[in-house]
Amino acid sequence: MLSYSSCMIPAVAALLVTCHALRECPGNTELPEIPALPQRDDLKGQSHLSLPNSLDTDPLDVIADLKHRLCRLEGVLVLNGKIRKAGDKIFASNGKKVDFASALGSCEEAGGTLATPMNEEENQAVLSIVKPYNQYAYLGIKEGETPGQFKYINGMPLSYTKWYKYEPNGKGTEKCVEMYTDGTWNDKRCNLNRLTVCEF
Ligand code: MMA
Ligand code: CA
Repeated sequence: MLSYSSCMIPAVAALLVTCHALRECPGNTELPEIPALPQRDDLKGQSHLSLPNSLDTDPLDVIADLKHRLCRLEGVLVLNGKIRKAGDKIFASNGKKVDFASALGSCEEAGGTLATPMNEEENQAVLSIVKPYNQYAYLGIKEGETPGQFKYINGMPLSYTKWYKYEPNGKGTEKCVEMYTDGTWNDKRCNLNRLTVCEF
């Protein structure tokens, strides 16, 4: 069952500031124009104009309403298999198989990064995307200067690993990491085509 109480309120304040928020999301260049709502300043002395309901109420009510609406949207996306949730993370794939740099680029363009499972729950969530595609996926992990020393893309050391037996074994020749279709990890060259799975 979906836990709606676990839904977050990301950047709700930003949503309240302007009605252009949707189009201003990075990568949302194809969203249609949203007609400008009247701003508070526009309404001075105009009794025939009323504020939209969503701006006419207690800010806490507005936040609660936005939270409810976001949770419903997330529920639809989970129901339709478009996203997986684990803790505060959302995982999703575009179904495309590309090299590591391209996969990372697509994720960043969409406002996320490559899937980087940091615990068993997150690894299971990524696996639940890898499984139906039946394709290995690159993870947001790379080998550092020291062979055998793998790090998150942001340079931090790994706090969780799920290496397949005898991995990593590339000793500096396999600087990326792929997830197998059983959820275990293998160090692998970065120039192969692997499923793009992002986290947000
Ligand atoms: C391949 C390649 C390696 C992996 C081994 C496991 C032969 O190399 O995928 O990354 O470690 O298989 O046998
Ligand atoms: Ca390997």
